[in-house]
Amino acid sequence: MPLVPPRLRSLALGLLLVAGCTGPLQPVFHAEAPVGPEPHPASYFTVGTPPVYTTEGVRIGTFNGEFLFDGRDGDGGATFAWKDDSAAARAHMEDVAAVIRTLDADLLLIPETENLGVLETMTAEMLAGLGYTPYLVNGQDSFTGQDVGLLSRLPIEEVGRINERAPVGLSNQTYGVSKNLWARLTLAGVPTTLVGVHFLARPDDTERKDRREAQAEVIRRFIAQEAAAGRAIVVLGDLNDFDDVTLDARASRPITDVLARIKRAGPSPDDDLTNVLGEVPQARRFTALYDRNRNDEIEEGELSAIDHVLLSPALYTRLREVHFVHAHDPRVVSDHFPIIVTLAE
Ligand SMILES: [Ca+2]
Ligand SMILES: [Ca+2]
Ligand SMILES: [Ca+2]
Repeated sequence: MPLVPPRLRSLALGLLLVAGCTGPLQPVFHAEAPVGPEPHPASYFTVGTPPVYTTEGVRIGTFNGEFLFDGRDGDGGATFAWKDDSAAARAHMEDVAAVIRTLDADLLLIPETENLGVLETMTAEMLAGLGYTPYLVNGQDSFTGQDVGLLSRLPIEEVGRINERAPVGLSNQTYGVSKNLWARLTLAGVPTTLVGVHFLARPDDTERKDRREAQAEVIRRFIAQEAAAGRAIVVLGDLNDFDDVTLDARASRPITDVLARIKRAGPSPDDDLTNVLGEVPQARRFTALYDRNRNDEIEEGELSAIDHVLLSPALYTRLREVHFVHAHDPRVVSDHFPIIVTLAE
């Protein structure tokens, strides 16, 4: 039995986090549910409310759209409910867009996007008037057909993708990041390279450990180069892995060095990235549902943090708010939740 009831511990943790904030403008970290009652009592999870922002700044984030596909002209090799059904696929796009509208994000990464056309439909119709320009660079996941999409109302200077590969464990094989996108832009006044990724799935699968670590190494090498060129870094998206230092809601421990490796970035400790996961109370640290026993019920141990936003020091000092947004049912809209951070301009 813990000496302090979980409720009080999370309250204490929340106060510690607020008290422990540093930075010139006194950052305010805000969770949607007020600190107090645990957010998911008897039913374990209840749908919360959209974010209410308390600081000014530029807002960026990630939200895996769960097979944000068009339902026509082939939908890849994976199985999902709205596959090859354009009406059902459109309904899913509308559900995802409804969440996006509540986020007021200036820049949003969307893993599991089929193609640029899907994002163009959303920005022209379901997100009309919000000022988003869609970006997507076709990748190499020929099985699912998924790519990493980006919506931005900030000027993007350049976009591209990383095709490099890195060794898989001690084997002679190499592996790359089939789903990624980078963008160079000025973010909160800082020349920044943003890298959106979607890594190989199944965090606990030992057979996939070395391949996901190779993916992390590919990204680490790229951001080390960008950082050496004097640019700030954001790595965000669905890393399909757990933070090695900050425990999520179910206290997941990674079997890989994926998060540690990326956060290390270049050779200097001064270029290390920080995971925003640590800015919210542990009970709120989840970004995805994995319905482990496939009973369509959300139970303890099925919500974990595998999506992340990692910031280099020049941006971390500008961090003002972090929202892990749990305002939809992950069995209905997307099995992932958004993370949105506000950076002071
Ligand atoms: Ca299609
Ligand atoms: Ca470093
Ligand atoms: Ca379940």
